[in-house]
Amino acid sequence: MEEKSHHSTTQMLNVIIYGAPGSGKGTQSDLIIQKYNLSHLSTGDLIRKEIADNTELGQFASELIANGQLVPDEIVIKMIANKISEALQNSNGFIFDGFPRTVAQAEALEAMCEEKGIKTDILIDLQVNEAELINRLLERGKISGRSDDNLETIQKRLDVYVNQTKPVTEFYKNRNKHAVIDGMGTIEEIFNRISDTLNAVNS
Ligand code: B4P
Repeated sequence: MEEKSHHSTTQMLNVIIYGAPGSGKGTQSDLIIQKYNLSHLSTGDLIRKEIADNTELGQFASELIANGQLVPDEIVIKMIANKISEALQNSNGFIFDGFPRTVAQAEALEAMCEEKGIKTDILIDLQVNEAELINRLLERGKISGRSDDNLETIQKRLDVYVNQTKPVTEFYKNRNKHAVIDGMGTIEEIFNRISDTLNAVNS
């Protein structure tokens, strides 16, 4: 499904990296970007920048993030729409990190891509058990200074993930673009698994 022919999609690689909070999305994104020369679009990073810059949006988002809630779809979708065109310039494609996080965001992303004559190739679903997720985020919390890396907020984020974000996998399964990756192990082991999958998509 979703075959688009009106752009040179063969050279492009557009990846969604998906998983629970702490599953390694940001960590693996950094490695994927270097290897495949992709532009990184992390909604978490974009929102944290708005908070650091103390913009109106940042002020609005900061309480939501500290409570483990999602930022409303229309705000996040607008942020990404602004970035897609500029990111298209100097790369071989995108990595969407932490986006889409709801089915509404997935629908919006697919509509944006269609409008630009590009397509998403694959959703990498990093699977990590809950004890390990909590452990990683608590570890990060010791140094990150992030308002959401504490036990109470982590538990809320995991609930939000199950209730609001999980349905995104069905959306991509139905389009035959869903790849499960075992997200347990060393960063390098996991990256090798992801590379194998992306090489198969890209060949
Ligand atoms: P994100 O910034 O996406 O944060 P995250 O889910 O915690 O993942 P992150 O990528 O940072 O962490 P990683 O797993 O790499 O979102 C933060 C908040 O922003 C959300 O809760 C929400 O409020 C808002 N938001 C973002 N996008 C949104 C959207 N689309 N819609 C609405 N709201 C949105 O790494 C975690 C830790 O594990 C790190 O310390 C890392 O070093 C460690 N780690 C990674 N891999 C490891 C491994 N193999 N072994 C051991 N440790 C590992």
